[in-house]
Amino acid sequence: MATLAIVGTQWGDEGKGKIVDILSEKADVIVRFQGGNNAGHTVVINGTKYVLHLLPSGILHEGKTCILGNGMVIDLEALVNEIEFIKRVGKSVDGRIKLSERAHIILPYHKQLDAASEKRKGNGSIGTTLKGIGPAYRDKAGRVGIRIADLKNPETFKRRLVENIKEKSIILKYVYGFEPDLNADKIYSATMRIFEKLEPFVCDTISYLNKAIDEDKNVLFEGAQATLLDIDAGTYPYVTSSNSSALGIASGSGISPKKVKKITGIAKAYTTRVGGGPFPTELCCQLGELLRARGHEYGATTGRPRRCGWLDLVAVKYSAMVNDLDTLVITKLDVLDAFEEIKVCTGYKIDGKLINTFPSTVEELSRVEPVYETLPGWKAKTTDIKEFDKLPENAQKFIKFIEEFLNIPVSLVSTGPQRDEIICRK
Ligand code: 2SA
Ligand code: MG
Repeated sequence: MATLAIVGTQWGDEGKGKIVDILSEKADVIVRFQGGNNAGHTVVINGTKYVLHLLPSGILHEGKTCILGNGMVIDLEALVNEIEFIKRVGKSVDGRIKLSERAHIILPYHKQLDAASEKRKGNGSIGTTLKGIGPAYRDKAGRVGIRIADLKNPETFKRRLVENIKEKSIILKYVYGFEPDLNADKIYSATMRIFEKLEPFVCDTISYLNKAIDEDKNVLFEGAQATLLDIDAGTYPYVTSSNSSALGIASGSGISPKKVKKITGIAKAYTTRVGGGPFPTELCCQLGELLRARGHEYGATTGRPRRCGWLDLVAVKYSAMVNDLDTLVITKLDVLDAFEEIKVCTGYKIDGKLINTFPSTVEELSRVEPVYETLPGWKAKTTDIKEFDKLPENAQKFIKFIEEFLNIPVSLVSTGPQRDEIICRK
């Protein structure tokens, strides 16, 4: 394996958690490099469902080291709760979790600002998870963020916290018309109390990871959200506030881009999106509802119903280019088992003319008219099938169609939520 990255190619929820869990078996170290507890990575083991938000999905494998990289934004309380949850399900965490001292922390004012900003946007809201992600990254870029390492120096932390609270209170009150609920003393002591529980995990993850790679350890990078939600490459401004494609691996984990040897993209057999923003292949009819019901398409963090639509290969092709994918994994094939016919978007038209690039503005993306190829469905259960050749012929054709369109081999096909519901292709 050496170094392998897993990234989403759509708008998230492609099933990265399950694939990372499977691939973690061969990994020594699993790394989250961006985002925070906006992520919801679902893993099902022996019928039990685990939803992870901050810890890499590799945490469910005993003996593996899990890094929360410098590019993440950490809600300390959420992390403590997740660690407690992992202990409760009988897994040990000692020495296995490495929390970057350079990661930024999410504070109460970030969540209040997230809510205030979304409320003010009204119908044009981003549809964030309200976890304070955007405001925390805004502070990081604005050089007023507070990092894990700052908590080791209580006086510095207190001073910066007080300064920030002063500024944020003014913004909340006078820009957004929100009554701020921010008491510096209370926030300070609550944060320090929680930090005490996390201190044993704090580490210089940049040095740790570079050393692990130099020693030829197998390292798996786990992307959260996805390429179309990437702050640079995605459908801005309807994106998250980090580089959630492979673009973020180097900066978010503190390694050179030369060190990532293989990148695998995950694509669902159809498309979903949670939150606002254009979605060319969205199905607002019964077919969309059928996809949602069969795919259990509800936010793993917020419980929001996800918008559903046909597979958009124009979008996935763009993601394949951005990430320079080596292989692709197709997930949730079984969700399509019930469909008479399946549409796949292979082109975008604007004003009746085919365009050959993925639009860089949402104004343009919301105007595109998808061009579809209609493929016959297979109307048969695929869940227990373990070999590609045993799949119904039309299901094989569907996968081959994707491979040919993208010119990327499909290495795994997932046919259900369980670990063993997977077809491995050589
Ligand atoms: P944020 O909270 O600032 O990152 O929101 C900005 C946009 O990014 C989207 N986003 C996501 N999209 C899909 N899945 C995500 N994780 C959860 C899940 C989401 C949930 O696994 O289901 O439970 O609702 C995720 N996190 C962020 C978000 O919808 C905004 O469009
Ligand atoms: Mg998810």
